[in-house]
Amino acid sequence: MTFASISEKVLAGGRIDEAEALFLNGHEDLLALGDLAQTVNERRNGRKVFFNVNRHINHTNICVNRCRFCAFFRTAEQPGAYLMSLDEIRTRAQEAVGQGATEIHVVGGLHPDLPFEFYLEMLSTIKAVSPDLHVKAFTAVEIAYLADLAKLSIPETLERLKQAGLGSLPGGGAEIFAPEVRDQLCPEKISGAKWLAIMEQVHEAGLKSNATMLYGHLETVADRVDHMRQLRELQDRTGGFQVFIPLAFQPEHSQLKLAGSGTSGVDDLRTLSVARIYLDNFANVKAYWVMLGEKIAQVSLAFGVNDLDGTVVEERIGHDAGADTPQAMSRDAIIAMIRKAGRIPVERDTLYRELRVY
Ligand code: V47
Repeated sequence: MTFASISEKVLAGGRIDEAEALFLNGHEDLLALGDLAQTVNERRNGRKVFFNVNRHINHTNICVNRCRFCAFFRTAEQPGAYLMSLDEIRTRAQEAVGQGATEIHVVGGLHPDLPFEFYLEMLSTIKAVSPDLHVKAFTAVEIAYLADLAKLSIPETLERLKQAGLGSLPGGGAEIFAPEVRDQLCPEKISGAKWLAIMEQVHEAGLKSNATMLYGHLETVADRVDHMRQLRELQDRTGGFQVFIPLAFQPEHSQLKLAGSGTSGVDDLRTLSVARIYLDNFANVKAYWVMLGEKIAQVSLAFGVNDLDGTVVEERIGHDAGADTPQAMSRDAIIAMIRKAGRIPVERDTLYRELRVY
């Protein structure tokens, strides 16, 4: 196996296998790898780069899970624990509409005491602000928790949430599927197999979702490839994933702050490039600037990435773990960032429909 043989296969439209993805991960010539990823991307997406105008709402940080990578969660008694009221959530949604947002991204802790109705009301409260707002809410982990809470099946739970205004699902909670690593990272969280099974039901219910991978902690490169393999297989069956988002681990203030943990810029670019080449059935690869930093996110636009999340406005999960990026980016700043990378900025909605080419 050589880089040239893999490159030839990819350029002929072939699908690489896990051994080839591992080889690419170890390939020293980062620029050649990035060039291949960019060619694959440009064949699919041209020189357009998507972004969206959105606002994150993390309604609570109180969580019954104790994930070791997470610096966001609190127990109800701990200082800094919070739960937003529906009024606070409404105000944030109103501000977002005032700033031209098309999407509200809602994720939070697994709160021990809230009734299922709270989640339904949260969705309907946001939709009441503007019926055009797309509510992308609840990871597969939260869906499993809500189904238990409501004593409903997953499809019934999704149906109730859809009726209340759920538009699609974000990709969080995937972490790393490999059980030996997942058991160390987040022993209380649903398994990788369950995450995938819920996403399959999400797609069967006619909802789109995103997919993430948390990297730069205890996992090996083989674990990353194995994670992407399982996503690619599910995507072959359902086609329901819109985008793949690798999440660079932020080590500060988490129990997992190990010597040498966290990612390097080269690792970030390599991970995004390999994802673009291996995940041939994903239309979009997103750079999440909150975790990557704005400069690596911008450079990644030459390494196969075609999507940037978003204006964000108020992010807690990465920033509690030491991310030193700003809380928000303006629409103009994102447009400038894409233009200065020599690409064409395209504002999209949550379902990847083009709203405006800049
Ligand atoms: O599931 C938690 C991750 C995720 C840390 O779907 C951490 O469009 C890095 O999934 N360092 C939530 N990551 C965020 C998320 C997301 C973000 C942006 C867009 C979308 C989308 C999804 O954040 C969690 C977990 O994997 N996370 N702690 C940390 N210390």
